[in-house]
Amino acid sequence: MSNEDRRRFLLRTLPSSALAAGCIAASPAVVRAKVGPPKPYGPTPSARQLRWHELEFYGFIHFTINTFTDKEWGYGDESPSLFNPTDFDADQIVRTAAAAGMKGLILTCKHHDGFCLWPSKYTEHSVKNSPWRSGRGDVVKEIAAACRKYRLKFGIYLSPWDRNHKDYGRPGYLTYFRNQLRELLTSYGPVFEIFLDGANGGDGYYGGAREMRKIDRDTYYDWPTTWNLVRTLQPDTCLFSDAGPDVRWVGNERGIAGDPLWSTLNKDDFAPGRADEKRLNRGDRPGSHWVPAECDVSIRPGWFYHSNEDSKVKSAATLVDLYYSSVGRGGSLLLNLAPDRRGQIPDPDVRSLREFRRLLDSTFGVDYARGRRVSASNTRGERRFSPRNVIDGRRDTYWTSDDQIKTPELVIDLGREQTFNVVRVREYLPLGQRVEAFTLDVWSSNEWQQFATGTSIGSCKLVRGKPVTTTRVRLRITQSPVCPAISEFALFTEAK
Ligand code: FUL
Ligand code: CA
Repeated sequence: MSNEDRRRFLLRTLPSSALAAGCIAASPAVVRAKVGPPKPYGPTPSARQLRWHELEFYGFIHFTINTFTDKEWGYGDESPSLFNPTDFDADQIVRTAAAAGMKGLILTCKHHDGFCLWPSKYTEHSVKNSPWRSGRGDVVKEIAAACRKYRLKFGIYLSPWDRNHKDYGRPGYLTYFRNQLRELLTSYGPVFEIFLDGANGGDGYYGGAREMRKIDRDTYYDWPTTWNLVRTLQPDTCLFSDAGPDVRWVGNERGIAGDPLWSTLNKDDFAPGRADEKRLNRGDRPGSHWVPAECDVSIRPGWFYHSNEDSKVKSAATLVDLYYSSVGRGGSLLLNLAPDRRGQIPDPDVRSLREFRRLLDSTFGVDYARGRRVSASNTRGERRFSPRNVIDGRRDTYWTSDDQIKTPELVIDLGREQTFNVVRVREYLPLGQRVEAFTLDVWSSNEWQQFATGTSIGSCKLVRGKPVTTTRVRLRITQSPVCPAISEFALFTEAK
């Protein structure tokens, strides 16, 4: 709509009080000041989900009795005396995570075998009966404290499946599980995420019964009651499971999100432990709720430490690829670290993480679009929706167009020749996930040439192509059900 059209439109629709107040004395500028933000499209993130989106990259710590029995899943009959790290060092673990750029750490406070890394008052199957620190140790407390020191958020993994507990599979176990959650949520400070694993029910020790216990994944846990408990104790905690409600599993343990990736999901089709992996991998569009994807993957083949995997630690280049296939598609990267029998992150893993961080920092350290000239084929009335908002380094400002303009374009004039091969685009999430397809072009030999095309954008889209040298870059939104709202556009050169 032209300014003149808009002015006529407003003249027709404004209440007469506005006329009386002189609002329509109407230079176009005055009329334009009346245009508010676009309406949100579809489900939008909650405040706690928006905070979670900012983290993007955080870690997992798998550490328990399995570390000492060389297993991935304990049966539940292991003696607590097996847990005996020779030189547990929470500072080394968290320092390593912080140096890798992780913004948080989720600790396996209790894995499927039921052994508790904190001295829970509801069971004897914990660190309090281990020789480590003469039974006075508390791994949860030390990791949480180190997270505070290094300014990482702290999260908990509490396995719903408990192969040690005698009541597992019966109603009594739910009381136990909730008591443990209450302990963890009231004694260790703020918890940014609770990871509720879908691996559920099967054979186990179960207090000596040594039998098979199957549960109904839809009904046994009565999740709404547990989720309400978490909301009451810590309203800012994000709940992760196959079904959300705040964050969903991405459908594989390889750290690879689908493309396109939608942060929306018909979450009521799923339950923790009952997942359609293909659908979780991409999300649903349209989808009933905002439930973004978390991509979990281990830096080693297993989740727990095994000395025979010391030579199989993922390389820095592989970790960078995983960053692009998770964070770069709008999900988060939850990278697992496995402390060894000392209780520290082993050297090969530390080396890989350090190099991974160096690569990311040198890639994303300089944004060639920052502060350059930007123009748009259409801009929604007010200055606050200016295309300059995409190069201001802020996620809370955005460029958007008039409602009826669904496929606008944006041109960044770099002012001189610049080589780049990575583009980062972000949508303004409070207005929902809007864009369905886009194209990037570069100015070359006096014409626009296509650099890449893509589908979803969401929280963060990283496009990685061959290096190109150009003076101008164009973003074309080619498919969107509503006008787009873009909060960032940035250009980088990938470090080697
Ligand atoms: C799975 C578990 O069975 C693995 O042991 C690990 O904890 C992984 C993160 O989730 O479902
Ligand atoms: Ca911005």
